[in-house]
Amino acid sequence: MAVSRQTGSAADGAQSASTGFRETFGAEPAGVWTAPGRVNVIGEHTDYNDGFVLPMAIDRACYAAAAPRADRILRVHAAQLGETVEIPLDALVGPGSAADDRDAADPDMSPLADPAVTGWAAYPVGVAWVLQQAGFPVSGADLYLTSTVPVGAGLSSSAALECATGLALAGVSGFDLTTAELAHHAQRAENIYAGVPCGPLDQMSSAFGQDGAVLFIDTRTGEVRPQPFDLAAEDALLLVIDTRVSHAHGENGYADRRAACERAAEFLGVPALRDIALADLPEAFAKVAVGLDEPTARRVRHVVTENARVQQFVAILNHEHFSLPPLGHRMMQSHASLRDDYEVSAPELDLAVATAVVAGAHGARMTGGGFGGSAIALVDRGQLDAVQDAVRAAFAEQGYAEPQFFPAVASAGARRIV
Ligand code: GAF
Repeated sequence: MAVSRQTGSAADGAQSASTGFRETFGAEPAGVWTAPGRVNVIGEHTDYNDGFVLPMAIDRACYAAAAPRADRILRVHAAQLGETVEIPLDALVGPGSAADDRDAADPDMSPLADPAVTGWAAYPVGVAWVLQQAGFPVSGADLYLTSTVPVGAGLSSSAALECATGLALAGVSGFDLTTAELAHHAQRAENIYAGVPCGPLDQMSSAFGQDGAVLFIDTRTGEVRPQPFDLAAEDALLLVIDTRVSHAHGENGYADRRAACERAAEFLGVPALRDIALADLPEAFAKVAVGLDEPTARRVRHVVTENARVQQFVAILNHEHFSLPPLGHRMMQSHASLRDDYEVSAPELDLAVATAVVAGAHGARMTGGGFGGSAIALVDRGQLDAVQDAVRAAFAEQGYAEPQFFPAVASAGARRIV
């Protein structure tokens, strides 16, 4: 969907979705469901390595107004694009039996579907496809989707869309989805139908989000431990700096990194890089550098050290002498590792991070997959203007597009709102 940069309350979103539904389909919606975007506070490119992540849902979200239909047609309208797709649910067939899919332990490993639609529509239609494949009784539906999550900004606009769609389809069809099922099937839709080999981070963040909390997630076990994250009490905030460089051009880079990690894990004889302890990193690095290649050894080093940083970050959050500088320090280490070892940053992200810190932020880092998108900065309220002004001026000096700023507010996850 086109970039939509306005924020707004859930009530505004519900109203805009309901009104849009009426105007588009000439009827009343049966309900409105919403699912948020996310920022990942720390723990990048660890999720497809069975590792740890620490995201939070934000107050930018996708809103889905929906009503059931008597026939087996799915109609989806994307407000920001002004486009509608229409597809018979019975045309959504694909590989694998329903039972196999529902039990699949590793969602990413299923064969790709042969999608009936591509582009933006592959995300909502993919959710309908994946739910049907898993044996859920999806009924015909009209869906009106509108979103305040900027697209291409690395803030999970697609996960928001998938999770809002999944809940809306369950709601109008009359079946329940647990939060874990919602995240699981939304990820499957993205992996298998849209063909994006992402891990579970984005969909779990959108599904499990909580007001005022970051989510410590063990992506191997699926355990989600919300951690209070009250920056207002520290008179601080997490500032999103959207570089306006779309991360979409990094798709091959993402798949390459993922493949390199899988190669390295296989070479080291472990199920996933999560299984390499920090203490064993020097030996693992040397082995991979000699037996595979040096860039792959650096990918391993990023994943192993990033997993350790997430755990350190959580320990600091829970420490009785909690303070912001050690958190900022871990963010800086994470960014350097993503830039130098994992090589997924971009000049605009590096400039945003360096400038924010020189202007007084406790720390900053790219967030999400990288290759563009957004950075986040941990900033005292008193430094906010200085940080924004400095980043804006630095971008202007380099001839980059003007960055967008907004505070990341830890928000509730996917839910019905009307
Ligand atoms: C993207 C992916 F979708 C996530 O699964 C995750 O790998 C992230 O990049 C990097 O941490 O957002």
